[in-house]
Amino acid sequence: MAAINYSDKIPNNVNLANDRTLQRALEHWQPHFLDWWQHLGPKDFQSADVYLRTATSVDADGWATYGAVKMPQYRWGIFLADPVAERKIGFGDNMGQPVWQQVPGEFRSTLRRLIVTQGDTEPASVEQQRLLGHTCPSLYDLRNLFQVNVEEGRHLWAMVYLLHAYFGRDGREEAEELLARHSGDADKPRILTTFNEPISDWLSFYCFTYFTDRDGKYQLKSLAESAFDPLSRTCRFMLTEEAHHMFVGETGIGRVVKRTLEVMKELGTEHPARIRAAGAVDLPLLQKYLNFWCSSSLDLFGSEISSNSAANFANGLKGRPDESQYEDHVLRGAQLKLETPEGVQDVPMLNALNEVMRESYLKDCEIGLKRWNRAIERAGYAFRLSLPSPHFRRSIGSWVNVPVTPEGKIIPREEYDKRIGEWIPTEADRAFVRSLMQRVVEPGKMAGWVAPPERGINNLPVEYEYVKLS
Ligand code: BYC
Ligand code: FE
Ligand code: FE
Repeated sequence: MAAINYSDKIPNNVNLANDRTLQRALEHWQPHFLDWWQHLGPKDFQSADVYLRTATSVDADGWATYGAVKMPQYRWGIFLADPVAERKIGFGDNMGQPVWQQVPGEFRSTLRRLIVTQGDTEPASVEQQRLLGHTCPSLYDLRNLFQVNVEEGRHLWAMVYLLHAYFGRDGREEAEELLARHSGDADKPRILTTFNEPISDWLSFYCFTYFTDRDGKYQLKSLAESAFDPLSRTCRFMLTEEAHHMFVGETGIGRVVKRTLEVMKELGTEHPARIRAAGAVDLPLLQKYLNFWCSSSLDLFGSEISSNSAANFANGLKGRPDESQYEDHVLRGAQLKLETPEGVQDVPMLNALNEVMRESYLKDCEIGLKRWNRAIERAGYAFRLSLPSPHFRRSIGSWVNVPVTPEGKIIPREEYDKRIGEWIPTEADRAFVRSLMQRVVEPGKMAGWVAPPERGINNLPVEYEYVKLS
């Protein structure tokens, strides 16, 4: 079951050759995908040899096989985790019943919407990152960018497979639309706001992979609980790839902190202007980037009080991440105390599940901060990085447009508008960060604003030529 068939045009472990109609439909979509990749994928590196990992089976020893690949020749395909025998629905009103191998008619449009929303983010992120190759801080980073990009392309395949296989003609139309919407497009933008934000520098890329890919981890974990078994199996395999994306973010920010601390030590000052003059990212500037991407990513969990989340859970479509760690899997009658701008409210737990997820996500976000702050402390500085309050700069839910500081204090609107540039990057901050983004492509060399990684990829040295430019 686990072996992937690479002799087919579309690599897969779903026995695609046995379903001619589906195979033909996907083979019809494939050139549209490749065309999208050529036009909106990484700009100008399509003929470079990139040291990429490709899945050759979904089990532990086969899913990461490394070798030099030209990106357009990457074997994008359809890989589902092995089925769990006799799997039962693990939460909601139908708990204990067998999971579904087909889509129940009454949940068809909701499931399609969830799959389309998930699928939309994957190519969106590739579009957002398409120019970053031009300003890579090293070949090691360039390779990681492209690894993330090809895997997000594969995540699109994962959702398109579900749309084609289980949603008939509507599904095929949605699959085309996934290539027709574009990040930041005025007429046809991507569905979720974060995926329309430009990622025009590598500091943003590290923050995006730290915060936004981590939303991916949490959404995929909750969809992995779904009663719709093909969705669950698809998401379980996607999660194995996701870990690397967050690794890129966490180590990327960690390397920025490390380099900044070196510069602070060399100069004997913490003064932001002096740090900047030396070509490094001062810690208050990094904090602004964290505030921006964290608050944007918090919106991706939806409203604190949501009837969608209640229905999705009760019907078994979407669980909580790691559902089995909870005691109550039905939640009828359960309540949650929720902080709103009007004070603390008692809300039915079912309607507050977006907030439950957001809270576990924020706990996971803390892990990197602890590590970065330990480095700052060890270097002997009092500065500490922190996550902004979940009420800061929210565009979705109860805290929309409420003027809240990153510390969580409600302040007058006028003061907020005056001070926002202290909390998120200003145009001048962004211009400074852009000025640091000088391309470095000599094997083993790093840009001056970021420390080298502790080790290379797959036990290779940091100096390895991870991308052979042609
Ligand atoms: N921007 O009841 P509400 C990833 C819409 S990241 C714009 O508050 P609900 C990745 C919402 O769609 C993971 N619109 O929330 C990372 C709804 O509209 P409709 C992506 C938003 O429905 C990096 C309305 O507001 N996966 O994989 O409970 C690189 C009211 O909704 C936003 C998923 O998101 C927003 N931020 O939850 C690559 C999983 N937030 O339906 C990849 C699938 C809400 O009334 N999606 N709205 O027209 C979902 O589970 C849910 O759609 C959401 C929203 C969690 C997004
Ligand atoms: Fe993804
Ligand atoms: Fe990702």
